[in-house]
Amino acid sequence: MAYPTKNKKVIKFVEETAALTCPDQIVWIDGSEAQLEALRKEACQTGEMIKLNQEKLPGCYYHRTAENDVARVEARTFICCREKENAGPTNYWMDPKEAYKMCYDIARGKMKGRTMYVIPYSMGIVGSDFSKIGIELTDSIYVVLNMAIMTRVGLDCYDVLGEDGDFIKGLHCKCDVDPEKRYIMHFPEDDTIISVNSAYGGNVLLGKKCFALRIASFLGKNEGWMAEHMLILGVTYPDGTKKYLAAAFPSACGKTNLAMLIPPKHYLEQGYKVECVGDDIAWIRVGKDGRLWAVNPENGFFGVAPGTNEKSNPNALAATRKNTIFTNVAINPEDNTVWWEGLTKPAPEPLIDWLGNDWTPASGVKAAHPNSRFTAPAVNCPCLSEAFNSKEGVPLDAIVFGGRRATTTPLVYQSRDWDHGVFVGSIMSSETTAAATGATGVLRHDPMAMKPFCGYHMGDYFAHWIEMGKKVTNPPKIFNVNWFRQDKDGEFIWPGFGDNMRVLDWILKRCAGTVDAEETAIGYVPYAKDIDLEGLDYSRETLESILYVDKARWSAEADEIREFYKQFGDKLPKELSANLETLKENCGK
Ligand code: GTP
Ligand code: SPV
Ligand code: MN
Repeated sequence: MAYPTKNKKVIKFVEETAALTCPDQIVWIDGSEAQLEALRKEACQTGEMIKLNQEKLPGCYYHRTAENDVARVEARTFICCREKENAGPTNYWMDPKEAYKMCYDIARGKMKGRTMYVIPYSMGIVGSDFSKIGIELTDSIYVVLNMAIMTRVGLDCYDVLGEDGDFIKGLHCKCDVDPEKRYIMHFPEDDTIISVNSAYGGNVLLGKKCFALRIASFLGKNEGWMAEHMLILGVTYPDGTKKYLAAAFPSACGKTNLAMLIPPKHYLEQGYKVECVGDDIAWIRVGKDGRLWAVNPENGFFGVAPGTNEKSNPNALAATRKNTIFTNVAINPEDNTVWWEGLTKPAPEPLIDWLGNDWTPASGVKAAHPNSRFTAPAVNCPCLSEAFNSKEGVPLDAIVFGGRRATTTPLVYQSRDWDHGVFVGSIMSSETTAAATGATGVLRHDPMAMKPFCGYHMGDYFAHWIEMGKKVTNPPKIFNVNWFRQDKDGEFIWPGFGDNMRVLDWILKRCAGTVDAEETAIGYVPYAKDIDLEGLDYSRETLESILYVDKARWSAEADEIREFYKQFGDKLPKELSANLETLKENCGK
């Protein structure tokens, strides 16, 4: 047959996979609208997708996954490097030989009666020095259509590869969507990903977490750059100055919301603007100027639907009004549109819930799955930064870590220096969310929000962060934020969302050196007077309560971190253990 590429490795990968999985036909995706439209039509005919109201939601479609397949599955996600030690204590590991054999046995013949699609895609702008090409083979139209939104899909990727270029190999086979045979396998030493028995988001859109974080973090370690679970945003000042920051929060902890925030009224009136460069992944390198530069390798947003509304995140909502795929939200049968918890109050009724059942508020269950998502093209976002299409990306003034902590961690604090900032990232804990299967609301360590996404030994990853600090002459300042402090009744104390601009403002003032801070046991904390509360009905006392550093709690936290650190053994950089000792001392033992 005539192939759309001369790259021998691509052809070999496709032929060998076809010989294993036995598809009825192979379709080479070219990224054209005509081809994608034909696939949408086919998916609607088979029931894989539902076409939504094309007047209200033009180009929008709906998809339901299997009930057992609604989130990432961490316990079935493996790093398959040759030496177990290199996967480290925070990853699941399998011997690569065993893993290949197991996956091949599972996938053998499983595309019989199906079509195998060959998706050529670029993470980052096609052909840019910062970009990398992947080929995903999949038997799911849903995956093809999502990849066409989330990544840059097209035949020009083959031009980049030429006859002999290398790429990240991805094989996705949905098989029987059997949760007992579900495996998301990474072979960092072979640039290979295999995903079987799932058809959900992060498990199957292989460009995203599998490639752009797990494989890319491993490449970054070896090549001297970083792949991080971070949003990237730009703040434009009234005088036109632009500042950029990247922020790492665990899954469903507010990256999309922060990346697209609309500042409070008085900031807007003064001429402040916040623009989104990315909402989930940042690839970060040292620029010629000795600063850290970040690009967003993605091309769309795979965002959490529940909680997204006209008030919390109008930009994200606007981004979903056309050419978007909705997964596991509820359907309003009256006008064939979508709904999720938090979109409007009260809920329209009746609805059809994410499982396909009739639903009313009296049903006593959620209409949309808590991890239901939208896949929206980045170009739809009203606040998308021009820098989104810049090959070099943006220079970072600040790096921000943050998690969901009901107690202990203040609204914001600044690290003393780069190494202390790495320490602050390494001690992140956060309550688990619906983005991964398992219990939610359980506090766990999630260093740099990378626990589920680091493709190698977390101790080596910490060391890599320390090393990167040595390579930059003008490093970003490092901060930690917590929007999620709760009162006795379990209510969030900080208003969050657009009002997080008030915290960003303080952070950028610290970077500019224009505001003082109090030096505390954990780092620099704002004086309550320095957080702008204009236009907000919020007392300084309440603010003080969430800025307060409780030394007794932090002393206990330090003890707990010591336990957590033990698993890294010799691999724990001495800079981090030294900072832990300082924390303990600062807390008065
Ligand atoms: P992933 O896509 O899973 O990596 O998540 P994300 O970090 O982009 O999370 P997202 O912005 O989608 O937020 C997820 C949840 O956090 C939603 O339910 C939001 O409503 C909630 N959230 C986001 N920002 C805030 C905030 O400032 N305050 C409070 N209380 N909740 C927030
Ligand atoms: C996350 O879980 O952090 C996500 C969604 O961004 S997924 O792509 O499913 O991993
Ligand atoms: Mn994420």
